[in-house]
Amino acid sequence: MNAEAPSKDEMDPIENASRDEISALQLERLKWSVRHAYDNVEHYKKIFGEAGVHPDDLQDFSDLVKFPMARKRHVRENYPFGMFAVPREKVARIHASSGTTGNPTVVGYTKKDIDTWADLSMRSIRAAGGRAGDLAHISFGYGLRTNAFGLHYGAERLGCTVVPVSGGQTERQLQLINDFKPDIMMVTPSYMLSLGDKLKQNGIDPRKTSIRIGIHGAEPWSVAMRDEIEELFDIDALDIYGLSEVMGPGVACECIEDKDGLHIWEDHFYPEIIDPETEEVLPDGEYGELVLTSLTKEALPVIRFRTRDLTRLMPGTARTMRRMERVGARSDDMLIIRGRNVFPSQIEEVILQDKRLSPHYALEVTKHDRLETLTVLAEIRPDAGGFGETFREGIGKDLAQRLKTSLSMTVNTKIVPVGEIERSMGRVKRVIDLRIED
Ligand code: DLL
Repeated sequence: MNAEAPSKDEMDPIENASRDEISALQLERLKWSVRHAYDNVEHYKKIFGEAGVHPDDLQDFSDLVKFPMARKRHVRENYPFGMFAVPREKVARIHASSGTTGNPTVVGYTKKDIDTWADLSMRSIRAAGGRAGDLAHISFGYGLRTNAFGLHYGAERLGCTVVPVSGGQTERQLQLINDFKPDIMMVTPSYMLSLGDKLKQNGIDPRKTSIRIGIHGAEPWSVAMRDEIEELFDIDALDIYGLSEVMGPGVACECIEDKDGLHIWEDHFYPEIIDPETEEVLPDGEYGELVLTSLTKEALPVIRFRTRDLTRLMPGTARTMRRMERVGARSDDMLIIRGRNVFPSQIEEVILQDKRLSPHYALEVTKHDRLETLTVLAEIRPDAGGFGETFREGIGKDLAQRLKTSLSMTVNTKIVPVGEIERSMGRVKRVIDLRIED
């Protein structure tokens, strides 16, 4: 471990409050949030009415199941400001998704919401081992999307020196890593790998840079990928989670003490896990889809928001707030190949068991004569001990065998030379779906 854990005195007292105290606060805030949404957002008034429920029906946590769930499409359908619970004039900031299909998803924050976001980002960075005086290089994107902003304010609030680099322009990123000597890198895990590769290409050993801590998120990454990044840079790499509709980065974060699951900041969010098919609420420990209710948000309250992210809830460790397991996949990332469900992260784990293979890979799905085929394209490492076609074919056969055992299905593999898989510049796109209906 490179980074130090904060002392109990440095934490917010609520991070280690008793479960009773946390629950009491949550219930009080839950009642407020449900009423706030009902009183001020037409959409919630309508769907609560259709479901025959009223905020007065919420007396305990068990009553929450009576309330209908909110979805991303509801935010879209009420474009641009229809889900806001405060007049537009009270909204201090607006962010939006890129909206490649249909309307963008617009989210808003009052001044108080931004303050909460900064507080929770600060808490996350501190939990990850960051401290006052650290230099934080932020390569998440600045712009309409929420990625960099909360973390920026959180790092400033913690007392860090913030360098708002944003994504892309890899050469410049390298120069700033070299010259400014960051302690903390905040960037997607896939772009962190690309930066590591580029440093090596430029003759710089990533293990010799000043970086101590990587705070990564915005896309699924496996434990094997975490180990890969930690080894490549000789750092602690921690997972941070969030989504725009619920706030942005900093809804939950791993802590440096155990790096095993992300503490959900339960004083501001109430988590549930549901069966994505039946919407039935599952007990802690069982896998399902994460559903989040905001407890304090003013501008855009979300009540039982379906995240599509698959995880499970676990008890607290170095903090009393419950943890969620790292999100291995979104339910809509699932590939269905010949009727079988496959998640890219399962394949990632298998690829990275072979030290001759790099963490750069892509998944290609094709369909010919009604037969669906998954081809795993993986890239050889420069130090794999060979590079010829026969050598690569041997590794490919081996990978296909291990994938067959792990996924219980036959997949094709193709091992490509170094540098052939397109590098991530932010959020990585792993699946190339070439299925043509025939
Ligand atoms: O990605 C916010 C964020 C920025 C989180 C920077 C962490 C770091 P959206 O663009 O709204 O917001 O995308 C949210 O990204 O529902 C997950 O599917 C995925 N996601 C976010 N963090 C993680 C993570 C930001 N740590 C969607 N692991 C979420 C896996 C993640 N998936």
